[in-house]
Amino acid sequence: MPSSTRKPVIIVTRKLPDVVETRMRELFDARLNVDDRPLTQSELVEAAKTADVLVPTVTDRIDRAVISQAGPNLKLIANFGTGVDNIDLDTARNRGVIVTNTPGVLTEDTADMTMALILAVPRRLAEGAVYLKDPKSHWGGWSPTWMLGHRIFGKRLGIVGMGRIGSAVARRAKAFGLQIHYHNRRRVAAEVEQELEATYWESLDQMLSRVDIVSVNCPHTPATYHLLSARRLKLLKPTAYIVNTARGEVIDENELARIIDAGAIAGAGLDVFEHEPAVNPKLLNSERVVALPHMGSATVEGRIDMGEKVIINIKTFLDGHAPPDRVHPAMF
Ligand code: 8YV
Repeated sequence: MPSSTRKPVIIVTRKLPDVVETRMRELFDARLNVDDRPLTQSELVEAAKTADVLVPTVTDRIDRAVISQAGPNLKLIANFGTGVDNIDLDTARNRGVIVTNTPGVLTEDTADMTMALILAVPRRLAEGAVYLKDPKSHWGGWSPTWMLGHRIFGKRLGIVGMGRIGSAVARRAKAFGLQIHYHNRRRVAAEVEQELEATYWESLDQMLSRVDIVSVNCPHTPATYHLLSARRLKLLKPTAYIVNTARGEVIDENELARIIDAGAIAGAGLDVFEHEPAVNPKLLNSERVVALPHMGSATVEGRIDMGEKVIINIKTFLDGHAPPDRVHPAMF
């Protein structure tokens, strides 16, 4: 904890919205990254040595090496983002470093993007848009049998991970006439199931073999790494689609690329990838894949809300209270 004569040093690894940076400058000795160049691992080690609070994002690997070389002042890692798979949580906990995140404020935006992909892939939205803009296309006009996709109304959606975002996806999907199925570690409350008319599957395998569209909405943890493994991907119907706005690591991406290439499933809508920013070329080049560059929470409003959450977590902590969004609630 810094002495009362100096402002706490907050190191922010990426460029944040202007209003967030302005507020951080007012409150803290904020070291900002105005060029938005991602830090190298050795720069992250340096940052952890200097900072009272580190504010990383999904693009920073805050691993054991970074945390174990942290200076004595580093007591809080206030992640700008909900997913914390970029941070070695065990090492942080063992060293008494609190980790916070930004849950809730990106739920609706991410659910919107998920719904957009659920629509875009079966209805060939990206293909059609690219076609019309391509001067080589010379569109000849409407045709009864051209650019046909598949109806989503009445189909079965299988949500993997029925937390905040999964439930928000379910609410949207129900309004589009999809039947809601889900797999989750725990069954959700009966009222929620009733509201969504949702069917719970304790067995992920059984759900996967029966649904038409799979939406991945669980966090990436050691338990969910390659949850959609090669074996499980083989359970999908040949007409099934997969949408992933959570984390690439939840799906065995090589196998996904292979089965799409082989026509073993109908397609995928992907906002996240296993080795970002690298994207498997088979996925990129496939007409059956709509690929987005991790845009799920990319709204001006969402990013400002995330920044405000980060500031609240830092300020609360520096004022001697438990920051609200502790990843390990027992720690303070
Ligand atoms: C964020 C996300 O923009 O919050 C998350 O978990 O996946 C993204 O939408 C990103 O993580 C920021 O660090």
